[in-house]
Amino acid sequence: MAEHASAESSAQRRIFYESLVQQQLGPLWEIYANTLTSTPTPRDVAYRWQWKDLRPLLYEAARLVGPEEAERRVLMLLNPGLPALSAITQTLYAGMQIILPGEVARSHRHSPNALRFVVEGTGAFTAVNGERTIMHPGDFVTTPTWVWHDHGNEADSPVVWLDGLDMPFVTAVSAMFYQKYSEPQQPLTRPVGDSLARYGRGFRPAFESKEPSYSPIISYPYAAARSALETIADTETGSPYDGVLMQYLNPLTGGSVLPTMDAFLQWISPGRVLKAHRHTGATIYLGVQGHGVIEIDGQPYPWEPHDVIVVPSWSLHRHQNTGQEPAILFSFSDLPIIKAFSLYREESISE
Ligand code: 1HN
Repeated sequence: MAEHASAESSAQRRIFYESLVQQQLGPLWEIYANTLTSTPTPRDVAYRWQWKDLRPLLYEAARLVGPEEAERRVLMLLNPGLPALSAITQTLYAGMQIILPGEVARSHRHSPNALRFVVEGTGAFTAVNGERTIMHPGDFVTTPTWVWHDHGNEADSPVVWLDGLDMPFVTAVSAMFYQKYSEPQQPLTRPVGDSLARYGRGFRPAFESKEPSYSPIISYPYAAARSALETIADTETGSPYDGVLMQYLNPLTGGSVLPTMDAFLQWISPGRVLKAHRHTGATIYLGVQGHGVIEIDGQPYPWEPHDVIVVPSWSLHRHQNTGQEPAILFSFSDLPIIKAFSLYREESISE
């Protein structure tokens, strides 16, 4: 009998394994097959948060919890597959934030990048680096890494938006920094509309030479984006998987709007059933207008406006418009992280 199979060697093995534990060592051969999987096995799972369930709880939060206590009054969207994390995917965080008339969410900055998509209500503002932008439903607002930002509502109705941050990623790479501003609100140094005037009109200040890793535009208004989608969808069918999918851009580089997150607005024409595909990178969808279904790994997730659906990395997904109107979805993903490290792969299943 070979030595490694004898009774004596099994006793030796037990002692050997115990001493490994004491020395903070481990045998690779025990985890090898579970780690080097042939395809990705995300811990986050596909899930849907319905607006009809979330909305009353958000307004209840607004009744029960004040802005001083909350700093930001947000209900986090917690992925059932990540019970120990405040996360919607292994890299991304999402939450629904509400701000009531007269409230201020005080100024701070942090290393995670943030984005917002306005869900309901008009007239709250986000201030970013000395500039205010007034928020309307469907506006896409960026708060890049380490910029001072605060919110306020000087209008007469509550305002709700979806927050997306790269916080789980920033935490995983131990790069979290956070600072409170000395005052509740930062001073305003630039007029409303300044960043859009400078960078959002197809020209740029010729007297500046900056090429930041994030978009200098702090708000991409919905009215302009929706009308562009409508014009394009008139003659263009777009991608077989995503229909007329438009990516929000950093106009100074033509690249991603934030260093870690891509964001999109998507138009699926009435009656359209798109093709299934899968790719690395996780995506969070928010229904904006119309009705649709995202089928994820064979399971249908119907959506209505303001429902949120998470599609994990490498899940086979397919879009369909199930209503009479155009189906419009906002989405954001961790694709810039995936692509920065050459980890992007995509596959379609031929039918
Ligand atoms: C944050 O700063 C905001 O500024 C929202 O509105 C959500 C979640 C985690 C960490 C920081 C905001 C946040 C956040």
